[in-house]
Amino acid sequence: MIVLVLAPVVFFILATTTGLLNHFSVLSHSHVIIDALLLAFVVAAVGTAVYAYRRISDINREVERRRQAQAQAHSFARHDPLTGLPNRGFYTERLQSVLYRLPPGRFAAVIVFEILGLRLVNDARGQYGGDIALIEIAEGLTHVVSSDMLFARMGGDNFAIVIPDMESIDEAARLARIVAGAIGRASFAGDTAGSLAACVGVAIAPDEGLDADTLTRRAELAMERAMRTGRSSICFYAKEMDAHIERRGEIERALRAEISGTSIVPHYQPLVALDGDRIIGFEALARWNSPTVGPVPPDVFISVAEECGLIQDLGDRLLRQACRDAADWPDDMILAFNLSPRQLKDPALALRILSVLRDTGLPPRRLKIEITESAFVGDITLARKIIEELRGVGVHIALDDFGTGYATLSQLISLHFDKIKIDRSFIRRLGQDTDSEVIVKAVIGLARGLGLVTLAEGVESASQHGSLRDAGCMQGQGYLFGKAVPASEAAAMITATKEHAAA
Ligand code: G
Ligand code: G
Ligand code: MN
Repeated sequence: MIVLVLAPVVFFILATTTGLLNHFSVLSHSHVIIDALLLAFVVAAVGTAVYAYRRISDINREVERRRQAQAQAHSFARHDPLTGLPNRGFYTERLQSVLYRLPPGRFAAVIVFEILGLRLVNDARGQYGGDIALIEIAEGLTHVVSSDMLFARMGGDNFAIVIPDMESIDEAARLARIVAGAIGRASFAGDTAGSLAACVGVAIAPDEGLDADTLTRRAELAMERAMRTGRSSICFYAKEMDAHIERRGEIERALRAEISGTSIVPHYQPLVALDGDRIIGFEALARWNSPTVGPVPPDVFISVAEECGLIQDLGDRLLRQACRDAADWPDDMILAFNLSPRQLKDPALALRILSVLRDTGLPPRRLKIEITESAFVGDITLARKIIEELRGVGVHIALDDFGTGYATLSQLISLHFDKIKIDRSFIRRLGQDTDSEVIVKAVIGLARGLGLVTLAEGVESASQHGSLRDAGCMQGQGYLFGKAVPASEAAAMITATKEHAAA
């Protein structure tokens, strides 16, 4: 810069000086020298100016490049790369400023929704198909969301819409219905409409919260309720949902405190061979009577254990206890034990089960692992490997609650199950509707063809028992034969049946 300013100044001074010298025309010799000097200065000045100009534009370009990169990084950090929608962080920031500015007497709404059915799209078309579906859904919904609203992807298959300023709550209900309807009708990539659905939760400001996190959490609680209600349902937040969460929190704390104690124990429900109604073994069903929070049903504490990462520990302890109990039963009695889908995501699971078997001395052939159908959605590579490892040492695998999930026939065959447990919902309707009878008979026939053992769950009446036996079902379980009882009673049941058989 300095050179750039100085060069013309020096040039001007020199030009004036040489002009004066010229005027007096003293020495022609010095005239030549000064001309040469002048030329050198002009060249130097022009060179410096060009260099300086280049430097400055380089710097400017670099600054602009960095500014753009920064802006892009900023935008990436605030947007979901797949759909281009604002992400959860950006959503929270904008929602907070919406809530700050909410005029008195007006309402804002948070509408969150989860898209159901994407898993099946992923299964059928691969991850890429699922991504395309998400992009198309996001794109389609931008047409029902107006420009003053905020539409964000919260992660996975969860989205949120914020209505910043409404006169009445009805506006939120209307938009929620439009969203659920649009997703229910969505068809993409040639698929027929109706394979997807959305469950929607709504929370309203200012009544249900004036900070972004509270309002979002409450909308998500409402959404969880909607998911339990059924496909395409819409739920508004209600106070008792927080109470439900509080109860879950209490259960989690109690579970952490009591997991190593004696209040969680397996009980045992008899499994019966339908040909002569002999007890052939028992299914271990976990029971928890907590000294602090009272009795908690297994589906509740199992899912709490899954959510807070205690399921491996709980599963190991229950299995260890059950194997110890079963080791005392006669050698022909089997032990059925449930694994939750989450446990099948642990690559060390087979090893852990084997070490429990070794420690307790229960022969692997007496253990029957039950896995429910819902474990076989999504990526089942690991589940398949675990099943193969267990079968390799002689542990049998039963498919639990068959008929309630998405297991396909080809999966059943490829996963090499040993037994199918027909879900009790079919057994309950036996004798009431012909469909169930047809389904149950078909499943039994199919299983027999594949060389699998069949067991009917939830047998409660003699007539169900009769029709199952006639249909060729091999085993049964249910209140007709007995509920789950403590270990000592199970042992007493075995002794009683042995004595009965001997007599
Ligand atoms: O026992 P019911 O009695 O209410 O059992 C409810 C559910 O809890 C069933 O689906 C059963 O498979 C599951 N369950 C019971 N005990 C266990 C257990 O020890 N481990 C796992 N993973 N699930 C269990
Ligand atoms: O692991 P699974 O999901 O199959 O768990 C068995 C469940 O079925 C347990 O909750 C158990 O208490 C329940 N159950 C067992 N027998 C009967 C029955 O005869 N009728 C009904 N309604 N439930 C039963
Ligand atoms: Mn079971």
